[in-house]
Amino acid sequence: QNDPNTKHGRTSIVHLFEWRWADVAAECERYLAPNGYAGVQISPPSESIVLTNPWHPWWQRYQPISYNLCSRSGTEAELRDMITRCNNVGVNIYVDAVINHMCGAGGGEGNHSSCGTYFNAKNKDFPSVPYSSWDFNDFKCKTGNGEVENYKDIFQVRDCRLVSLLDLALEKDYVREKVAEYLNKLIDIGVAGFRVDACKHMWPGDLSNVFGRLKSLNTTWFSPDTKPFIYQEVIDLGGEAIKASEYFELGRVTEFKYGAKLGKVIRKWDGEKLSFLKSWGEGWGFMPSDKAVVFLDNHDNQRGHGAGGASVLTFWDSRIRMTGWDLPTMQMDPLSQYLSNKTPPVETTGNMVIFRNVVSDQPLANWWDNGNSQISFSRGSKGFIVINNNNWELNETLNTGLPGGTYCDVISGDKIDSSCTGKKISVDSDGRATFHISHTEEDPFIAIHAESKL
Ligand code: AAO
Repeated sequence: QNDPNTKHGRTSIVHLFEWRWADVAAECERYLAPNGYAGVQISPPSESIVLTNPWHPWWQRYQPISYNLCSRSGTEAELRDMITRCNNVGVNIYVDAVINHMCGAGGGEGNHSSCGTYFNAKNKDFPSVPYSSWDFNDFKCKTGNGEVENYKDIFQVRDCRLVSLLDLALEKDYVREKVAEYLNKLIDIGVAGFRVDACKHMWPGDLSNVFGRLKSLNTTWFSPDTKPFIYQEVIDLGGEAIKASEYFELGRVTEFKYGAKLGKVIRKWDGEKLSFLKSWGEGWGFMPSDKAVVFLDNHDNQRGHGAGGASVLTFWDSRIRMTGWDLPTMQMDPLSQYLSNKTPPVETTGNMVIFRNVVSDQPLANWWDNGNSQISFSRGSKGFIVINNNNWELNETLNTGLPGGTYCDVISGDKIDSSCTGKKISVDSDGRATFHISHTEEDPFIAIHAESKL
C-alpha cells in the first residue's frame, strides 16, 4: 500500500481539483500521458451535499450524503469512462476518499444533494447507504458541544466532530464494511489508490481494519495481487498529540512540512538560503522518504483552509514558485479555483515532470552554491539544474555531470525534434558549461537533461 503503482517509469501526480470527469479523461489523453504524468488525484466522487450559503462552495464535496458515484464532476458512467481512458494511456487515478464523516450537523433535511438523494442531517439519517444515528460517534465524544476543540487531546480529535461534520463510528463492523464496499467499488472500476481525507480524525486501528478489507487492483490494468496505493492526509507540523508516524504502518502520509519549509527557503524568510538545500530531505525533520507524499501546496492551504502557514507557495506566487523545480511528487492545478464545472484550457507546464522521470534513478551530485541563494546540482549524469534566487546575476562555469553536447533548456523552451525553442546550453566534453541567469528573468533557472540533448 506504499507503492503508487505508477507505470512507464513515471513519478509525479497532479491534483485536478474539482475538474469534471469528462475533462480529466481528455486531459489524460491530450496532455498528461504525453508529458509523463503518472496519475491524477480526483475530487471526491461520492454524492455530496449541495450548499447555497455560500453558493455551491468547493468544500461541499467534503460532505458526503451517500456513496453513490454521482457528484458535481459527473455521473458514474462518466467516472467509469474517465478511469478507463486514463488507465488506457497509463495515467493512474487516485480517489480523494472522504470516509471520516458525512455532511455537517446543520446540513438540514431534503434532497439538496448532488444527485437528489434524500438525507436528514439532524436525525443522522442517510438512507441511501444506509447509515442511521447508530453509526456515528457522538456517544463517544466528551466535549460539551460535540466538536474537536483541542488538538492536544487524541480522544477529541478522533471521537468528536471535525468542524461539525457528522463523525462516522469506524469502530463498528457495519460502518467499516460500508466504507470498504465504497472503496472496493472504485477499485473494481480501475482506480490505483486513495488519498484518504482527515486521517488524523480516525483511529489507526480502525483504518487498518478498513484497509484490510480492500481488494487487489483491477487486473485489466494492474498485475495480479497489486494493493491499492494509500496516502493518508495527516497534518503534522509538530506540536500536537497525534503524529504522522502513527499512520506509517498503513500506507504513506502527506508531508505538510515539505511545502512549508521550502516556501520559507524560497521566500528567504528566517534567514533561509537556497544553499541550505544541500541537505534537503529527511535531515530537515521530514518523515522518511518512502513514507511521504510531498507537494508544495494543496487545495486547502491555497485557500486559507487547513494548515501550512503563510510561507506555502501557491499559484499566486508563480515567479518564485518555479513550478516543479524541486521535483515534487504532487503538483496542484493552479486554475481550478476558477474553473469548477467549466472546461479547462490545456496547460503548458510539464517539462519538469519529464525531467523528474528522466533523473529518478540518479543520485544528487555536483552540488555548487555561492554560499547564498544561487545553487546548482546534477542528478547523476542525467539531469542538471541551476537556480538564481539572489538579486544579482549568476555567471558561472559549472560541472553538469552530463556528457558533452548541446542541450535544450526545458525552462525557457521545448526541444522539438532536433531544435530548441529556448536557451541552448553547450556542455564541454569534461561536463562543464557556462551559465548566465539574470535575476530579472521571468524564470531565473535553467534545467537540462538526457532527453533534452539536441
Ligand atoms: C465547512 C465549513 C465549516 C462547517 C463545515 C460543516 O467551513 O465552518 O462547520 O463545513 O458544515 C473542507 C473545508 C472545511 C469545510 C469542510 C466540509 O476545508 O472548511 O467545512 O470541507 O465542507 C483539519 C483536519 C484536516 C482538514 C483541515 C481542513 O485535520 O483533515 O482541517 N483537511 C481535510 C480536507 C479539507 C476538508 C476536510 C478535511 C473535511 O483537505 O478540504 O475540509 O472533509 C491544525 C491541525 C489540522 C487542522 C487545521 C485546521 O493546523 O493541525 O489537523 O486540519 O488546524 O483546523 C498551525 C499549526 C497547524 C494547525 C494550524 C491551524 O499552522 O502548526 O498544525 O496552525 O490552526
